[in-house]
Amino acid sequence: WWSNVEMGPPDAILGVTEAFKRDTNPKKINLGVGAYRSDQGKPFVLESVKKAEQLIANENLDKEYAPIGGLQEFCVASAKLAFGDNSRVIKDQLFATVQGISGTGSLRIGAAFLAKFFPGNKVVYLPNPSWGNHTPIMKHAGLDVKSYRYYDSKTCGFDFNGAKEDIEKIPENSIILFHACAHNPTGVDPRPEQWKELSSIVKRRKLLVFMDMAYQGFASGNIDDDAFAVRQFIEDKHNLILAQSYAKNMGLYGERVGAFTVVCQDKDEVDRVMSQIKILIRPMYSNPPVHGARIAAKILNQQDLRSIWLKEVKDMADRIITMRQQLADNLKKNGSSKNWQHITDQIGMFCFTGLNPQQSGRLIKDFSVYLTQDGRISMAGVTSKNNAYLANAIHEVTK
Ligand code: PLP
Ligand code: TYF
Repeated sequence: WWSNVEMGPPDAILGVTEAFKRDTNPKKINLGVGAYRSDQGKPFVLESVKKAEQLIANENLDKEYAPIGGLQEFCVASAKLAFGDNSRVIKDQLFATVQGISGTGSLRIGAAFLAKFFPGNKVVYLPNPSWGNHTPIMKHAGLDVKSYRYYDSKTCGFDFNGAKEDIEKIPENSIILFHACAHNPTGVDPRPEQWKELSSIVKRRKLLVFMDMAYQGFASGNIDDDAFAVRQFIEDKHNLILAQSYAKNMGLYGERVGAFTVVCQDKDEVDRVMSQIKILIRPMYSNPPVHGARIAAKILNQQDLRSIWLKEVKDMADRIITMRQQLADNLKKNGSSKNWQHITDQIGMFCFTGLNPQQSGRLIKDFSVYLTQDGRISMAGVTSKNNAYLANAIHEVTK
């Protein structure tokens, strides 16, 4: 049956981990996939998560199916986390929120919803560059994908003018996707005043906004500050759609906890939209897994756990910021005369180093430092111990 099936390429990001595993160099470092590591380089399970799991275990809950839209208490808490307790979206109950299979699954539900119901152009404009999975997710659902300028390789920063020019030209009634914070892969976000301007251009162009929030808390260490863009767009009366992930900010990667929300104009619209999202989910996976969502709901809804969690998010973000500073310092100590300011200017989990594919290839081959071809390194995999080795390797390949 399958003799015609050709070998496919490995995932550009997850494939890096496979290559890393095969490497026998004891000094090897995996900076490919964006997954947080402790300063000892170990996967990190949050204390708030362990405590929540204990509480859940003690409750002796059953393993019945969740509703199609997932756990209600999780969905409400997730919407509140994004929009803020005092948002009109929360007060007037204007959110149609379902639990999704982490960020990816939530984006995929969104894409399916747009493909079936969006009345405008079924084209999603992505920032250039964007997370590698965005294009296949949208195309898989039958949407077209185009892009707008985002990253300026000359400054290793945000190309505000380029973005504005391109967004001005997007045909009315199209879809535009933004990374709500901690842009992947560049680590470059618009500043608050720039978000305000983007919001007003997008409004003028009558675009539907799709916000992808996979790193709430990871950019600044503060979940409210990182929700700035989402809340600004809401204030500017965009009825946006939103995908959330708890992979990074709760370290629940493999539990696959996320949410998809459509902000609606009234309660009747919420009910109609909700009914159709459920119809889309049913043939895809019927209903989502419960364990991860129970953990997230416990943390979000129980004040003592929430406080512990907020501190842990800040600690993770702070450790990454410290690693950025150390890396920039170490490069200087090694005698690099290049400008590395973008290492500390960029935010969130990733640093877009500016290394070209050849230099990235040398990092892997000569130093066993694993990263993606585009020169992105996951700062979350850098530790006090491997920082100097990494700086030396980067210096050697950029001399
Ligand atoms: N969106 C962006 C921008 C991401 O970087 C990621 C990866 O973490 C996701 C969505 C979805 O990840 P997950 O499906 O693991 O929640
Ligand atoms: O960009 C990353 O590293 C994360 C994790 O297919 C990820 O977003 C990478 C690739 C992928 C799924 C998740």
